[in-house]
Amino acid sequence: MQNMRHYVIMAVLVVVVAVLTYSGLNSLGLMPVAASAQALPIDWLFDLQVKAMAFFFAVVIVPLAYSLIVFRRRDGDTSEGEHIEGNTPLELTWTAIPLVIVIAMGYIGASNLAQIRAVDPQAAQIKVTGFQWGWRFEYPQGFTSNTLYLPADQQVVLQMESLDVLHSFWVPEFRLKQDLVPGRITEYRITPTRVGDYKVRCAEICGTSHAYMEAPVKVVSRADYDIWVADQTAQAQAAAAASAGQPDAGRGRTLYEESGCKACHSLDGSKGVGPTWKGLFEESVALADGTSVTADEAYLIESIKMPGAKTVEGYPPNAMPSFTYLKDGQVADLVAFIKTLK
Ligand code: HEC
Ligand SMILES: [Cu+2]
Repeated sequence: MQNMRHYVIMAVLVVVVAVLTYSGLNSLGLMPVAASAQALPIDWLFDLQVKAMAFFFAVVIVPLAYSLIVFRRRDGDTSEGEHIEGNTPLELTWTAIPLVIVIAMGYIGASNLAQIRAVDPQAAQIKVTGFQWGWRFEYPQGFTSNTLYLPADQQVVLQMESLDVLHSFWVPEFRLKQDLVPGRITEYRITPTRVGDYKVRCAEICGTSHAYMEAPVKVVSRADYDIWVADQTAQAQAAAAASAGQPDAGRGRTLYEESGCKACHSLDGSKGVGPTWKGLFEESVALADGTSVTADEAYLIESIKMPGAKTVEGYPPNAMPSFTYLKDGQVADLVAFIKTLK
C-alpha cells in the first residue's frame, strides 16, 4: 500500500513534467512557417517525435529525481541496500515495449516518406545549377533566372546539378533538403502552398563564400507566374536577337554579378580569393612560373575558359573553377566588361 503511493505520485509527476517539457519546447518556435504541401506530414511527424521525447525524458528523469530525494540515506542509517538479482518480467517488459515502439515509428516514418514523395505527373520541371557560390535556374521555356519563381499549389520537380563540389538545396519553409552532387542529377519535388518571399541557402560547407550562397525564392500565384514566364521569355528572345553581333559590357557586368565571379574578383583594386579586375586589361601580369604576359583579349578568354592554363603569381593554382557552361558570346561580354575597368 505504502509502495502504491510512490507509484501514483511518480505517475502524476511524469505527466506534469512531460506536458511542461513539451509545451516548453513548443514555445521556442523552432520552425519557420510551413510553405509547402510536403511540410504538413513532416511537421506532423516532428511534433509526434517531440511529444515522445518529452514523455521519455519525464519517464527517466522523474523516477531518478524522486528516488534521489525520497529514498535518500537518513542520518545514522548505516545499513546495506537491498540486494536485487534480476527481474525477468521487468526485463521482458522493457524489451517488448521499445520493440513495438520502434517498429511503429519505422512504419509511420515510411508512410510519411511516401506522402512526401508522392509524384504528380503534371509537375513542372526546372533545372537548378549550384556552383561556387551561387544558384542558377533554367526554365523549360528557354530562359535563365537567378531568382527561383514558383507557382503556388503546383508541384514542381527541380533537376539539380553541381558544377564543382557538393552543395545542398535548402529552403527551411519548404522543410525538404537535397544535396547537389557533381556528375549526377538529383531531384527535389515540392508543392509550394504559400505565396511569399523565401530564400534558398546552401546547406553544405562548400568553400570560402559558402555563407553567401543564397538566392531569392518567390512563390507567386499561378496568374502572376504565367505573366512572369511570358515576360522572361520575351526578354530572353530580345537579348538573343540583340547579342547576335556585339559583345556588351553591361551584360558582362550582370554575368560578373550573377555567375559567381564577384565572389573572388573585386572591381576596386582590393585582393580577394582571385586578383582584382581593376586596370587588368593590357596590364602586364606576372605568372607563377616566373614569366609574364600581357592581359590582352586572348589571355582573358583563356583565363576564363581554361583557368588552369596560366596561374597568376601569388595565387594558388586551380583555385578558380572552370566556367565551361559560359557560351563564347558570354565570355566576350565578360571581356568587354573587364576592358571598361580602368
Ligand atoms: C573561386 C574563386 C574564383 C571565382 C569564382 C572566379 N575566379 Fe577568376 N581567378 C581566381 C583566381 C584564384 C585567379 C588567379 C589564379 C589563376 O590565374 O588561376 C583567377 C584568375 C582570373 C583571371 C586572370 C586574372 C589576372 O589578373 O590575370 C580572369 C580573367 C578571371 N579569373 C576571370 C574570371 C571570371 C570571368 C569569373 C566568373 C565567370 C571568375 N574568374 C570566377 C579565382 C576565381
Ligand atoms: Cu554550396
